[in-house]
Amino acid sequence: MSLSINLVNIKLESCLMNASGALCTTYDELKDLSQSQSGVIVSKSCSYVERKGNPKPRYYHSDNFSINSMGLANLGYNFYLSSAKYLNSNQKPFMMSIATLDDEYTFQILDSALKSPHIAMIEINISCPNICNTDTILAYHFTDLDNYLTKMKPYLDKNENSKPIGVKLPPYWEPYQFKEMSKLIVKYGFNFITLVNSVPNCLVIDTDTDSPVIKPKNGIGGLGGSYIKPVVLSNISQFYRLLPKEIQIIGCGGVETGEDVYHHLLAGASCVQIGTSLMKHGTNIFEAVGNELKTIMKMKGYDSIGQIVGHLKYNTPMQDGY
Ligand code: RRO
Repeated sequence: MSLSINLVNIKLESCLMNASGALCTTYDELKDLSQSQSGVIVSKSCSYVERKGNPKPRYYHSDNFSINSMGLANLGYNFYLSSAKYLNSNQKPFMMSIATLDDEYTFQILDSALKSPHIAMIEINISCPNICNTDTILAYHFTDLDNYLTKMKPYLDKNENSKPIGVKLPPYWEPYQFKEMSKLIVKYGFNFITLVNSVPNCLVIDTDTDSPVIKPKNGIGGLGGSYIKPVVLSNISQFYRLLPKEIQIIGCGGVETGEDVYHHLLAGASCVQIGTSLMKHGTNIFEAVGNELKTIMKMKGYDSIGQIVGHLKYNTPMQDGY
């Protein structure tokens, strides 16, 4: 029995990986991931130059959730290109997550990532919720996003080595959002989508101090952890039914156990990212969750991850496509 899966044209030893942002900013963190039982090393979303991010405290977790407003704190894209080079010797694919801040700079990062032999795949983050001087999230504004992707298209077309390129999406809520976004994913030829980024603009209050648990933006930040799992499963299921099957889904949100992964796979994810639980338990989480998943697979009679993907038994037959 195996946890391996192909993500587009790349074979992963495990369908589990870290979520961008969770323990993947510094070289030591990335090295730790490279030595763990995860199938991919995913970098922190990177900007052209290093960013210090928002004031601390900017991350908090408790039993069932995390909230963050890191503000895209990262070491700049060149750092992640070099890290990929140094970590490549152990052969684990490196996924560069690219932030979408300033058009021209973003396109230059994309260009470099496509040219680097050490970057196996690219996740374009169009859903960062915590940038202080903006009050929109690109992925919620379909006309703006369409215009943005039109400008990005010439760079996407330069993908000579056919590296898998995907977009990381925020949670959607209304049926028209799933339909409009699906059309854009097909139009621009993305190979995978990551569902979902943290649920934006949440507030958590500490009773002892009568204050928000994080400092930036009056305590407003992105929510992760098991509280958001039903939202994530719904997003996976809806996109899975709307998109052509060759566009793969990476689930992200609320994964603490092998059973959580199993639910993501049933809903239609081919791979699953772990964020909050990785922050809580460190990189041993991949082995623990992987073993739990294998136990469920054995019980249910599955040999491979691919046999589970999208096999949720709906109560009423539903039509695929938008
Ligand atoms: O750095 C962040 O504040 C951050 C980012 Br870029 C993101 O995509 N998602 C998130 O929850 N935090």
